[in-house]
Amino acid sequence: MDSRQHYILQRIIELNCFKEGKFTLKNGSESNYYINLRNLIREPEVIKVICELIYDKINFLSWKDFVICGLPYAGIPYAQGYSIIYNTPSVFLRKEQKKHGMNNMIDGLEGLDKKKVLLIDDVITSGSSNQESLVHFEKEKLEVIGTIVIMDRRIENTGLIENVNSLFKLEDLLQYNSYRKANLLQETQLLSSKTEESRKSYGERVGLSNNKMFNFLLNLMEEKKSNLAVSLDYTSLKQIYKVLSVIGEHIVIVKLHMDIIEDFDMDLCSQIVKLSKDLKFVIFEDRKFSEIGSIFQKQYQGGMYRISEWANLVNFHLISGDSNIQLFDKIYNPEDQAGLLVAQMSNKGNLFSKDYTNQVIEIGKRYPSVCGFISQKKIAGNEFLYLTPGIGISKEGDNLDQQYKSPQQALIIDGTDIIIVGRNITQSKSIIKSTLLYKELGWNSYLLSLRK
Ligand code: BMP
Repeated sequence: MDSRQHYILQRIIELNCFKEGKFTLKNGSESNYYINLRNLIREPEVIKVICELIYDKINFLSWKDFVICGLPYAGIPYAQGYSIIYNTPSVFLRKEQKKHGMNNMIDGLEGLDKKKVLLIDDVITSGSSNQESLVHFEKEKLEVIGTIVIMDRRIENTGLIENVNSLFKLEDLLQYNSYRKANLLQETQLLSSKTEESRKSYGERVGLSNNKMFNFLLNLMEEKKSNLAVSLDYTSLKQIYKVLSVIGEHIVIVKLHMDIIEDFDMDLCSQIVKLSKDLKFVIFEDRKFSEIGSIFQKQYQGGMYRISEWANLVNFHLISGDSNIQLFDKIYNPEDQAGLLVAQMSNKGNLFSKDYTNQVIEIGKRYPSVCGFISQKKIAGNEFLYLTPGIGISKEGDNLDQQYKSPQQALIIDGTDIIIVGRNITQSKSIIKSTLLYKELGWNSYLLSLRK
């Protein structure tokens, strides 16, 4: 299920279009669920996303050359929305025959050169209204090529109605509903199993360190109500620019791996820097320096990437000791740059030990340029930031070594500050919707973790 589908199911529940209990349906049968999608049409964004899903379905079915018609009344807003967005002619089916003029049942037919019609409805329960409408199209010699419904809640498909395709089945909604309940339950359980004192808010921590980036990020998170860093691991910088122009306002950090870029261009890099200032986010180059000092300096300031000219944050593995961070401390610009130390990793089989992590923390305390750690949880005091990669709603890994944990786990239980989300956003069907989803999950989990 992609983030747009997730969003629609979420709105169906939030707008009270779905209820559990004992209900009698239109056809007289009893049901434990009540579905009435009428409230959805209040929200233009919901209509738009439903139209996008209808568009994908139509493309998948390779249906072409049709006029679109919403079944009265519930299907009409979606058919009209679709007609406008995708420049598709529409006709209008009446519920009752017109009593004057041409006595039409269908409007918009005059001069129409299309012979096929595609029907849109909101919910199909037995299919009777769909069946009843067919006669009107037959009369006008229009071939009904199929129907797309938002929700198919038929108990059984009697086969009476041909070519009905749905965006969702009742099972999808039930499954999503239990997932949502389980999530709420998990949050409550996580909260009750939380033993340490509640965390200090981002705002309350401002000033605990003299590191300017530390303070800047804390203020930025409060201002944007976001603790989301996005890892844009694309191989095209143009693509990165494009995506950042859309999601930049919702995130606090963009994390990059410039050495996987295939179309590197310093000018484009400068444009990304400009965008970061306009939309207020910080650029983090995940280079994980770990060299002898002299090579580190060349990697940071020279080569073709000239990282020091555009990256606000860079990070270090301390396996080679503290020489790199020592040097960084002398050459970084404290106004808008800082370092992060890798203290733990998310992937299976890494060699980080407790002892190593503790040594990283101790080194971090010695260098003013260090504003925080890449770690799987809060590992030291409030004067550092904790950034956690390996975040995903589903705990399934990536078939290689990556391991994911939920935003709730990272923020509520593990006490981290910033979640880093990569492919769960970049490989989703709608990057903006999944960015908003992780932003909301991250921020709500942070707010929950503040509770005493
Ligand atoms: P994804 O969410 O798509 O699995 O991406 C995770 C990103 O975070 C990658 O860019 C990876 O290099 C980085 N990362 C990680 O996954 N685990 C770590 O411990 C440290 C990382 O920098």
